Amino acid sequence: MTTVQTSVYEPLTEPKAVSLAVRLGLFRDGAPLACREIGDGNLNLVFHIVDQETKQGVIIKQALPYAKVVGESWPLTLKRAVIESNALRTFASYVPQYVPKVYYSDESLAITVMEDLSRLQIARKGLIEGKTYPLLSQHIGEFVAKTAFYTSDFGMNQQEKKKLAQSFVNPELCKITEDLVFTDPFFDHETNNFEDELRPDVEALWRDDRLHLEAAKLKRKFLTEADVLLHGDLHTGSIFVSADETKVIDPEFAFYGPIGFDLGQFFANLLLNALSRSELERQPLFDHIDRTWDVFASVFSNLWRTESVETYAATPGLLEDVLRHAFIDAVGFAGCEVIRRTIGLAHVADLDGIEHKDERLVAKRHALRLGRRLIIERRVFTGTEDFRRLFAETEQ
Ligand code: SR1
Ligand code: MG
Repeated sequence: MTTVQTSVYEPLTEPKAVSLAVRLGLFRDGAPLACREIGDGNLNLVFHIVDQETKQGVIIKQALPYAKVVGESWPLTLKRAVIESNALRTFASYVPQYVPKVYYSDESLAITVMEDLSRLQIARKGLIEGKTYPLLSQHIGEFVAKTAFYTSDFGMNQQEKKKLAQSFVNPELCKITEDLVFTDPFFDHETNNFEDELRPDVEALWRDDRLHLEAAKLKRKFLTEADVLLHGDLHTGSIFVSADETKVIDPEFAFYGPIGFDLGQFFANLLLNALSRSELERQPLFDHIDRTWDVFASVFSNLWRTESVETYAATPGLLEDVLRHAFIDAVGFAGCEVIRRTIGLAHVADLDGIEHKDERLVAKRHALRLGRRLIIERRVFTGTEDFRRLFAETEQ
């Protein structure tokens, strides 16, 4: 994996990003270049540079040495840029159609130069606008199935897998998830952020021993199960999409973890969008959950049966056991994500963007009930239709 080290780190500005693009020979000589910093995530700078004549562009993404969402008081490793570019390259070796092309990366500058995806839209934004994207779930199901299978002990040489896992040890970014997804929202922690009106509902979660036990089991899985290479932050803000194309971006949280985690995050963010919609408009979100799981299970099973490198793969019942646990875990992880996006540090526009406060509070209370029961009742789930059932049961 080619990541070079050149200059000393400094945060880029728009003019400096243009100079860098020219120095790297990314554009023809004398091209009239326009540049805008368009990063709207929690952590990084993102520069979009376009040749004004040919309209061709590139993205230069740069990690900052702190979490942008909080400020310089929260230092954060620049190594995440190397993790991100290596993850994109690894994913591209299995599913090039679902990730942006990486043109160049530089460890010292903490940058990844990649394909301009401005022809597509961030899935969260489009879903909030009411778009449905018919192929989104088919593509994400295939993305997760192939990246999970081929990076697992069943899809690659088991010695090579250990080396790959080593190269994706990502302690600082995993700690963000361990804290913000699995811990802080379940306790009275200073990072939490919610409307005063929700305090009684939130305090009930903080006193809920049953919930604590199940959240602790899920956190333990996240901490200990080095099963497959995960994207690690597969929410709908990490996906560019159109009617016929899907690209997964931002794998700076990539690490070896439990197979159900990426699916759970994706399911949760579809549910968060459903929570912001009227009953009549929710169906496409549940359909996406069904299809993601169906495609995942079918592609993963097919690869398992035809390409597995592990002697035990043909043992009757093993594949079914792997799929069952992936599903149950995904339901539980989805519950943690729904709760943390409602009362934790990093919210989502799907819920926060509900204009009328009363409606917003109704949706958020629903989210808390839904998240809690996803975590506690995950083992009762027999299929994705149970998401619809639980969503309806937690409405009031
Ligand atoms: C401090 S980072 C907050 C969140 O933003 C990222 O996208 C991850 O979801 C993380 O938990
Ligand atoms: Mg991100």
